[in-house]
Formats: sequence, C-alpha cells, structure tokens
Amino acid sequence: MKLLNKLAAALAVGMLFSAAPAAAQEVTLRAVTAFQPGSTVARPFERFVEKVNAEGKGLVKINLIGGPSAIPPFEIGNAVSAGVVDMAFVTTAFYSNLLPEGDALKLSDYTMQELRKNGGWELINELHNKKMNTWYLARTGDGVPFHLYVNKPVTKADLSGLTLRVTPVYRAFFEALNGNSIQTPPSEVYTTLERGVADGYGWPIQGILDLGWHEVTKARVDPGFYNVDVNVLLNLDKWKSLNDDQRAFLNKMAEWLESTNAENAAINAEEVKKQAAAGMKVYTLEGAEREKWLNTAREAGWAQVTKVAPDSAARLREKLSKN
Ligand code: 173
Repeated sequence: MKLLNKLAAALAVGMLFSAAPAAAQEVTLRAVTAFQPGSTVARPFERFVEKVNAEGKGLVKINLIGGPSAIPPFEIGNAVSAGVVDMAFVTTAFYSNLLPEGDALKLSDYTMQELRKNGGWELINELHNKKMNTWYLARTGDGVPFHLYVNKPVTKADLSGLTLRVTPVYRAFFEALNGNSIQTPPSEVYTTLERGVADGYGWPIQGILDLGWHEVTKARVDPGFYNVDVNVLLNLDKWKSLNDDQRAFLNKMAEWLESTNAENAAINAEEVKKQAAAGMKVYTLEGAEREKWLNTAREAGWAQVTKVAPDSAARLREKLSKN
C-alpha cells in the first residue's frame, strides 16, 4: 500500500472510532411532573424514571427536575411544547389551552393496549404532534375513575346549590347537573375546602389520603366516572433528535409503563378501604339516578369536546368510544 493510501485508511478508521462515541452518546432528558412528588398519582412516572435510568445507561437518562412547585401544573403543557423541558408527566386537563380536544382521553372506553391496536394512539399522537409540538409517549391512569368528593349530602344526580372545585375534567359534567364550578390546581384544594369556598371537588379514586385531603372531606359520591389520563409527553423536536436505539428503548419503557395500569384495580380497592378507615362516608347513587349520573358525565363530556374541537371530535369519538 502506498503511503498516501495507508494514511487515508488510517484516517477513515480514526473517523469511524471518533464517530462511534458520538452515536452512542447518552442523552439526558429534563423532565417535570404535574403531580406532588411521592404521591400516588405521581408514583407510576417516578417508577418509570427509576427504570429508565437503571436500564438505559449509556443511552437515555431522565433528570427529574421537579414537580408542580418547579412549573405550575397549568403551565407544563407550554413548557414541554416550547422545549423548556424535554419531557412532562401531565394530564390533558392541564394543557387544554393547547389541545382542547385532549378532553376526549378521559372518555376513552378502551385500554391503551387496545388503542395502540385500533389506531386510537395514532390519532392522539397526531393531535399532540400538530397542535402542541409533542410526542405522546405513554398514558397512565387507565382503569382509575374520577369521583366527586363532598361535604354536603348528594343523594340524586343533581348538584344544585353546590360549589365544586374543578379542572376541565369535571366542569362540563358538574355544570350540566346545575353545580357551580371554581377551578383550582391541586395545590389549592385543601385550603379551598378548609375555608368552605367549595363544598366539594373532583379527583381520582387514588391519592386522597397521601395529600391529606381526608381531613377536609366528609364523603365520596359513587359511582366514579371517566378514566384518568396522566401522560408522558416529549417535546417533538427532542423526540426527533433521538437516534433509533434511544427511541426504541423509550418505546419499550412506555410499553412497560402502560402494563402497570393493570395494577390499578387493586390500588383502587385499597384506596376505597383507606378512605373508609379515615371516616369518609359514601353516597351511592342507584337505579335511575346512577344512570343519569353516568349518562350526563359521558354526554356532557363529548358535547364539550365537540364544542371546543369540532374538527377532531367525531374522529376521536369513533376511535375512543364504544357508544
Ligand atoms: O386536578 C384534577 O382534579 C385533575 O384534573 C386530575 C387529572 C388527572 C389526575 C389527577 C387529577
């Protein structure tokens, strides 16, 4: 081999070696969670972060920079959309300013595993891509209903005379039953109840005790309604900048995270016991009142999606709903 060729070969090999570490470089994703660190609703994401960091060494690392005191819950959608953070664990109700039709997720009658097969996930992801520059990586909360919690009796599907703390999850439903609504982030629920500013609030079946809210809550109304959605979103530019291995790894972790939704039935049952042990009563609606309660929840929910996002509502209902 001539000297020049040898040199060229050596250079090429050198380039290969120097290119290799760059391709395999670990990416660090800055993440925030909309829910109180350590609380039941935040826990699935915290387990996800632990697992990604344990199994993703050299590939992907998540730096969980904080909870709702780092970025206010209703600002988190903006932050992940703009790339102020790379990843967020947040419910659609907190980013309805960017994606109003996100309201439809709580109305889904299918599990995420089913939605990944029937094209529902593609539609949800497409809307997140186009309208808020995010990638819809995974959903937790499947199999967790929301409830109304109250300090005054509720014996009918009628909320006249009650002022209730809401987010976009509950507003259309409670108002359809003549309730008054006032919106607050979770951090203000305790004082809102303590001061009697509200007579009740919406929240999932999980997490009341670890937030201390049983201290200011007399009762829960059954049945629960809807399905909680708390989602892992990535900034879309960040997602696109990852290499194939990093994306495949995150998809595998997302599949694992969604498989943990199967644990929710048991967690829900534990929460019901804990609420009872804390002295909380239950008002159970039955027969026609129960039917009215559940039908109003669903129809007020879809009417709201249709009102705020007429372009997407029919497509969403077709993919997400059995009715
Ligand atoms: O704050 C809320 O009541 C709310 O909208 C919500 C949504 C998902 C999980 C927990 C709370």
